[in-house]
Amino acid sequence: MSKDRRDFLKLSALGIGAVGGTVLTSCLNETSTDTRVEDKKRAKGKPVVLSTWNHGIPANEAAWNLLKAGKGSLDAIEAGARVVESDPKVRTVGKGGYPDREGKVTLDACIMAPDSGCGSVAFLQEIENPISVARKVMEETPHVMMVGEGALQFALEQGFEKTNLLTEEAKKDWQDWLRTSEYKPKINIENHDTIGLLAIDAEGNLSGGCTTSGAAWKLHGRVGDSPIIGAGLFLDNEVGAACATGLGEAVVRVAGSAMVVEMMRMGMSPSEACKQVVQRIYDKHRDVKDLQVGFIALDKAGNYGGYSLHPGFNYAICNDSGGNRMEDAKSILTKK
Ligand code: SD4
Repeated sequence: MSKDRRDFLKLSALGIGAVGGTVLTSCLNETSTDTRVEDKKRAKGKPVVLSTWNHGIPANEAAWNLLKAGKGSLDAIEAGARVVESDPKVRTVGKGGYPDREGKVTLDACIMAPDSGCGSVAFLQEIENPISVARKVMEETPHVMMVGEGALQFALEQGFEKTNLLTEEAKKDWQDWLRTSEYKPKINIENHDTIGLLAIDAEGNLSGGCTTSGAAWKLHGRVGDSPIIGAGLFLDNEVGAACATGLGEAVVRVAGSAMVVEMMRMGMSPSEACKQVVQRIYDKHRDVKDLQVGFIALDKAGNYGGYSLHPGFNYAICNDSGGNRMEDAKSILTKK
C-alpha cells in the first residue's frame, strides 16, 4: 500500500478526510469515543477547584462557596480570581502587583468558559479586576482579546472604575530595583506568582481563569503568557483544563496549556500531561537556572495534578473529599 493511501486510511479512522491536499474534518456530528470522556467518567455532582500557589487557598474558598451553592464554574473562577487581584499584599497579581521598569502596573488576564468562549485583556492599567473585564470582552463583544488603552476605554464604558494599582510597598521595591536596574526573573517569587484557576461545577462543566501583573520590572508594553488563550490557559469541556505560571516567554513558545489539554485528550493523566510539557520547555531552553514554569491541570473526571521545572511550585486544591489544602507539585529538576 502506498504511504499516501496509508495516511488517508489513518486520517479516515480519526474521522478526518484528505481531499486534493486539503484536510477536511468530518461533517458527522458523531462523538469519537477515544477523544471524549464518557458520561460515566464525568465529575457530575462533584465540584473541584484548583489554583496555583498559596494564594490559591483564598481564591479556592471564594470559588468553592459558589460551586457549593450550585453556581456554574465560570462564576466561581471569576470570584476566586477577584479575591487575589484585590489583595494589595499579593505582589504578582492585580492591585499591589510589581510595576514594570517605568513604575507602571500593567495587568494581563483571561477567562475561558465551558463552551470554549473566551475573553482576554492585556497591558491593562488602573483597573483592579482585569478578570472581570476579560469576562466582559467575552460576553459583550465579538472579540476575544483587548489590550492597552482600548481595553481601558472598554472597561470604563462597562462601568469599571480607575484605581491606583501601585501601592507604596511595591513602589518602594521598584525604587530599590532602579538602583541597579538589573533584569533577572526570580524563581518562585515569595512563593507566589500568576494565579491560574481551574474549576469543574456540579454539572460537570469546566471553566478557567488566569490573572497576573506579569514579570516584575518588565519592559513597558511586555505581555506574557497569562492572557494568551492556549498558552496561559486552555480548556476543552470534553477533555480537561490547564493553566500555567512562571516565565511566560517559555510557556508561549510551546503553546503550553493547550498542549497539556491535548495530551490529556490522548489519555495522559493531568500530572503526566503537565510533566510532558514542562519537559518540552526544559528541552528547548539550554539555560534553565533562572527559569521556572509550572502547570496545573484538571480533567473532566475531576482528576488533577501539577508539575514544574524547579522545585517550589505548589497549588491549592479544594474538593469534597479533602477540603481546601495545598499540595506540592513534582518537578523535573531537584534541589542541589
Ligand atoms: C508572565 N506568567 O507574565 C506570568 C507571570 C510571570 O514570572 O511573569 N512570572 O509571564
